[in-house]
Amino acid sequence: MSCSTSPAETGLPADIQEKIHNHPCYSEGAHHHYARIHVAVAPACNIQCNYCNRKYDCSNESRPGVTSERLTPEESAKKVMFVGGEVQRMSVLGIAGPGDALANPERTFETFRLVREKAPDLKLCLSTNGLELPTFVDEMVKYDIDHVTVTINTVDTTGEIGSKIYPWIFYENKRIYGKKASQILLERQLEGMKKCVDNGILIKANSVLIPGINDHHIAEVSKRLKEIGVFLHNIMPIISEPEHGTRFGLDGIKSATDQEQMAAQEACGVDMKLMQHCRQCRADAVGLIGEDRGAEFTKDKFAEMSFDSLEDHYDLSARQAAQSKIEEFRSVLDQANERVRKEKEELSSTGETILVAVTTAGEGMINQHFGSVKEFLVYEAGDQGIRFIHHRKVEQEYCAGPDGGNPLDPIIEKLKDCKIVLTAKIGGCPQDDLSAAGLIADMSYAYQPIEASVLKAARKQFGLSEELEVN
Ligand code: CLF
Ligand code: SF4
Repeated sequence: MSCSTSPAETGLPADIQEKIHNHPCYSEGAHHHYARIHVAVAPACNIQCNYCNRKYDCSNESRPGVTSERLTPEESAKKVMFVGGEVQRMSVLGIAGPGDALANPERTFETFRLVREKAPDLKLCLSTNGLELPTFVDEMVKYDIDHVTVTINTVDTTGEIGSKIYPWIFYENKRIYGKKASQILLERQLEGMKKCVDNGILIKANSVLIPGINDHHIAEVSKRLKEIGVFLHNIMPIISEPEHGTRFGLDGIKSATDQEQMAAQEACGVDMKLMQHCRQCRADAVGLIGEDRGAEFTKDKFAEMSFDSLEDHYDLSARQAAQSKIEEFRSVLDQANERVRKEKEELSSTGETILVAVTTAGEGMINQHFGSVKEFLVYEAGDQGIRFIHHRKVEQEYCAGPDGGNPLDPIIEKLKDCKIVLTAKIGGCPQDDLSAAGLIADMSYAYQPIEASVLKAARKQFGLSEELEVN
């Protein structure tokens, strides 16, 4: 299969590769090429997390402080069909809030039912805190929902850690507080995940990394998830500001830094497969992961259209043809990047590695100008291979910087531990300023495949020939 997959993905059984190959969250290779749509159909929630302000979207999958346009199940299905016709690379429908998908079972499953019937090529995906997961696994099987995300922040059975994260849960018509609440939540999460695994549903677990609360405990969470058979673990740095109005924000708990996230990934990644390309999407996100085209697809565009005309607009066979082309392109890209991706211990023959930042607008290519970048992909590279680490967002792109102050300073601060920035184009002034800060901006790989270029640039930096010798 041509999947631009990581080494860990290529060794998977064929049925699992089939499930993940065009899912942008479950396959790192797929996220350069395939898009997802979220519909904000599930407003209620059945627990309280201290990093969440319920005026906004569920922080278990979203950046805090964003609010989505809520839809009915029928409007949601119409939106999916409309967007599916416009964005043929859209391969997944996810329900991720704005509350909890399974605290709103009628709305969630009615949406899935309609979409399964009218857009049969889409993968169906949902995200939940897990409290009601055991109740609905059979329903998920019925609608062929085979990707489920469960947010699990602790596996501490005493409830001690959990009670600092969850003040209460609402379960069996009662509000339950304190350690008991966390213990019930954990039991339900573990039971639900096991049931999913037994039914062939691929589980991704999200853990919100909260320094001072569960950072020392994340490796234990990862270990337990692996024992249960969870497919992928996503460690999401908490984003916490007083203005978000969350308990943690008001209590002065700070956002986790890129370096804290990297340290947690290092501690967990020994055995467990980690997701490192998550962008903490909105509950109504549309497009490639990292881009958000939600604002283009407002209700007025599709709500009055009939399902018949939407079926024509969706055009299943045109979508299939477009996705075949994507697979052809991925196959060419795979050949270019062949032998480049490695596990951490195989990156370098000397032990020396560097971090390389990349600007991309998608397609797995270095195809974005430095001035318009709002996030950088960061790779670790040695002389033998490369691996993806994570993305880093900047508040403002260089070209939209404020008059007066230097908009480059926050970007330099973000990239301070990187050595090279690979970009499609950069002006002389920012290039000089980056250089003064010890960062080499290199345009020589513009419009080339990212991964092969990262290795070439790193080898050049190590004073070696760009091409890796074939053994
Ligand atoms: Fe959406 Fe989540 Fe499904 Fe993906 S998002 S419900 S698994 S289709 Fe993906 Fe977005 Fe990260 Fe979620 S990048 S927040 S992991
Ligand atoms: Fe907020 Fe999501 Fe937690 Fe519910 S599960 S309180 S919506 S973060």
